[in-house]
Amino acid sequence: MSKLILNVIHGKKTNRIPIWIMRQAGRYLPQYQALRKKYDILTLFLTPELAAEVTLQPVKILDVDAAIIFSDILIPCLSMGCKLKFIEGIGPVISTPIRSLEDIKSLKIPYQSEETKNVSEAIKIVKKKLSQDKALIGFCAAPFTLACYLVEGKASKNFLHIKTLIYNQPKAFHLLMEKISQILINYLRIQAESGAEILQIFDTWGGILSPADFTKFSRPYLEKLVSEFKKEFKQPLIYFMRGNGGFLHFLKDLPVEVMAIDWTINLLDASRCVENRFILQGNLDPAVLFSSKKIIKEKTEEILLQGKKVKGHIFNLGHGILPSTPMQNARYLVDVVHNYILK
Ligand code: 1CP
Repeated sequence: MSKLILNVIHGKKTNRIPIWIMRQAGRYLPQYQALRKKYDILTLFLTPELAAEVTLQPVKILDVDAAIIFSDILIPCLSMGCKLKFIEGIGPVISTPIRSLEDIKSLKIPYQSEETKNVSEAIKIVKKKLSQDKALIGFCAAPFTLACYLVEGKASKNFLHIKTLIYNQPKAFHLLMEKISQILINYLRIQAESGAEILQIFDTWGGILSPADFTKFSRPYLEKLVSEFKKEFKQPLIYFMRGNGGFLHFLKDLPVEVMAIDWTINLLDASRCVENRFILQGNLDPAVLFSSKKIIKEKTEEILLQGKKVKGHIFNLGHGILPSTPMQNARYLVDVVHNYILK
């Protein structure tokens, strides 16, 4: 049986548009909350059977067209030897942030670690259980986004530590990016080898740099990650940068198949900016899922209509689904997309 998402990516004609939802496995699902009462988050990420179960929850509950492996972009930090905790109400925290040349030199880059091995085991379990028409998505952070967490230690407002590292110790910063790129290449490799059929690169913090700094300090490593992956694997890549509207024309040469966009630019303008080179993924504002069915339908169909005029379209939100989203609204969104007939 063929997979709708892969058909769209490969330019085949389909009778409807596929949908999956960024951060679909997680906090807004009661079934997930029930598991979280029993296990802490790292146990869920790192126990293959549990991670597989959480991965499959939104596929069963929402009937989305793809599963995304339940893990976190920060798992490779554990392979590098960092102390990572997930703290309720704060998010991921690295208790000893990486800020000096010595810290950077001490980072390990194993091909595989106990932690990433668990992710690959979870992928293998999901692959056995996932229905034939749904695709399995693996993922990693973009090198710069991972660098932000390693250097800042947690989510940041002004990103002063990483920016001062760039400006004051550029050699140390480049060494850090080299090492991160290598660990991420290894991480994508093991996911692809274990059965992930599409890989998404999350560049949540890619847009905090000026375009000139992005070009100099971030894009070379992103390109390296993509091109190294492409040398070995045929699986398509999706690139997501939060707030990428103003960056799209700098991204149009990136050799990925799918460009994810957020809601700050519409699909038609995005397509023009990238000269229609990519399948587009996106871009409903996650906040719309807190409105009425009428508004959800209207806003979703506006996007679907634009999607008909671009090279290809995978429906998604413009960023992750918010934790307090009513589940029935997420389910309704999937129904609206599934019922929209392409002519
Ligand atoms: O309390 C809980 O249950 C933990 C919440 C949680 C979850 C469900 C975290 C902590 N991570 C995850 C899973 C996760 N993270 C997935 C699972 C698969 C899916 O999409 O369903 C994915 C893809 C991620 C990716 C991720 N983690 C990103 C990139 C996507 C994005 O939203 O921009 C980022 C930035 C993270 C870091 C992270 N992990 C967790 C939190 C709360 C955060 C954000 C912290 C911050 O604000 O910087």
